Amino acid sequence: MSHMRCVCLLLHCSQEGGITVPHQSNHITAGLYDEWIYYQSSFYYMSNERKSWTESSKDCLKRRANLIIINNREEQDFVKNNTVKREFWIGLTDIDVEGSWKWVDGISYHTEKPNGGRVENCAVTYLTKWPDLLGWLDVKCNNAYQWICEKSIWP
Ligand SMILES: [Ca+2]
Ligand SMILES: [Ca+2]
Repeated sequence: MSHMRCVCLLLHCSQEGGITVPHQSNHITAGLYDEWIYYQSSFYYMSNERKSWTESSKDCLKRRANLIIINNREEQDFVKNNTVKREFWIGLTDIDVEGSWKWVDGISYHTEKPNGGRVENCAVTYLTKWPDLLGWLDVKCNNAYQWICEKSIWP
């Protein structure tokens, strides 16, 4: 079963949901497109496997990407629509300094909400055990979840 989906605003998509490689970003090899979704200047990869946050982060680096950095409301809506009621790691952690949440690019994210203390230092999109909690949640980094990688089309 293919989980390919295609959300295209700027680029042309084929009928089958595959992504037509645009000339502008032909520096990315076409093979990567199999499981990548394009949306607003980024490609996103959603894993089927489950791994720890650190292993997920490494997997993204291997794909020459990073764990997703959610920059705005549109991107958050995109994530929400594509991860309906499933847990996915995002690139947000306070693993270095407790309470100091940072995206994987080093940009700080200010929040009062997470309350997991030193035990819970990595963020997921959703938790099936608390389906009523909205927004990102801090959980143990060693838990195994699916993850989302993001690769910008800009160098
Ligand atoms: Ca982003
Ligand atoms: Ca923490």
